[in-house]
Amino acid sequence: SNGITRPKGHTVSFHYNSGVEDMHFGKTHPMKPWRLTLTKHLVLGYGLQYAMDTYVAMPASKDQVRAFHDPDYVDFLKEVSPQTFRYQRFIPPKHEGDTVDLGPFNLSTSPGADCPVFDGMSEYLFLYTGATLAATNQLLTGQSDIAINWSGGLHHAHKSEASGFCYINDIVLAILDLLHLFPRVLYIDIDVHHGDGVEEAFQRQPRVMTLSYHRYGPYDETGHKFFPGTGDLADTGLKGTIGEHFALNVPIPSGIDDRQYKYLFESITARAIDAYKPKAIVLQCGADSLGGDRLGQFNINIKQHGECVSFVKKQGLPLLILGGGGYTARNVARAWCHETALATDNGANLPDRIPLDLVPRPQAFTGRAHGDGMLFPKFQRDHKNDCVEADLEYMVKRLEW
Ligand code: ZLM
Ligand code: CA
Ligand code: ZN
Repeated sequence: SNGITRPKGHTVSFHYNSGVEDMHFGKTHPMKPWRLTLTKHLVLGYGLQYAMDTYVAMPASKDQVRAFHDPDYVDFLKEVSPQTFRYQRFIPPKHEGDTVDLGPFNLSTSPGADCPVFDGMSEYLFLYTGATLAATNQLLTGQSDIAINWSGGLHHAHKSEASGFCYINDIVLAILDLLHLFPRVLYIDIDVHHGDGVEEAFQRQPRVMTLSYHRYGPYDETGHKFFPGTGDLADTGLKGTIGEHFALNVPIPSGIDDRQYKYLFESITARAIDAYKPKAIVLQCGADSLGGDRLGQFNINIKQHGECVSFVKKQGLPLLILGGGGYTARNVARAWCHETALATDNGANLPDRIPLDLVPRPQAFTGRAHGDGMLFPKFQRDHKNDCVEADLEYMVKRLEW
């Protein structure tokens, strides 16, 4: 057949509901749920469904979402539509120069909004959350050792506010569930943005350690910091609470390359695991840390992004793998398909040539600038590498307490 085999010694499950695919945040909005269609077709095109248990996820219930979110916010998300959305009060823009009018809960119907109210939004939100909770349940019941939901990983959402394309924080909900069984949960976030919503939710909590790798730096020419502007090296959890020292942040300048990222990721993650001894791990695999991403500023290739997943998997702990950002759709699909293969020990079984006859819109994977239908394309754009070796070394060394 296609050479795809089930992993020996562990079970992987894949949780998804294709109801998330047809959604549109707005015409030129960077978040494109269609990248999940591409991912699904690439996974199926390579035959990875034979290596894992696949489940169609049910939507989350309002009660499940209320475990973290404010009940009024949950009601609002469940009912709201572009037709019923009204600006209840005028909220002045958070950032100077922003022209969008914000409504309640940081939502908006203005075209430039990060968190627009769009058709089908409620269904979308409760479906991606349902898939994360189903994946979590597989780990809790011991039915899976690794559970995957590429439609989840929305790390910016707050208790009663949407932020940065994220409305329901499925990661926080998953970790709250895991805490019923596992005494310590490690959260690792390789999205190019800081995992602020998850860090904030557990900043007083020693039973969850959060570790985010992200682009961070001073104000740019436009007077903005790279979103969300938090996640300084000195930010290690809420001072004066028992949660202090249980958050770790690795702020990174633009243009970091594979070698530098591998050094940071492997030394710091290993040290965190060694010191914290987690009993389960949640890994947010935002693909906007890849080179050539529409919003990202790193130069990581798919192979190194995947090595982060392999490194975490090697720890042999129950593992929840989630998606997140990723704004150059064809690269998102490539990375997450490759990582599905790594989770199922089929990393070596995927030919570099993409089975174009089995994926829709094959042109999304072809064309010179896009890597000619290869799983591991050469990234065309790359960012100026502003990483100073001594600074990277300092970030690793500071953990030698
Ligand atoms: N303006 N349209 C990452 C979340 C990043 C805040 C500056 C909006 C955009 C972006 C929206 C269609 C994750 C900010 C930006 C312009 C305030 C961000 C709508 C382009 C568009 O073309 C766009 C008109 C839009 C938004 C760019 N927003 C780029 N970067 C960030 C949020 C989420 O990957 O971490 C997890 C899923 N927001 O920088 C502004 C300050 C809104
Ligand atoms: Ca991150
Ligand atoms: Zn991101």
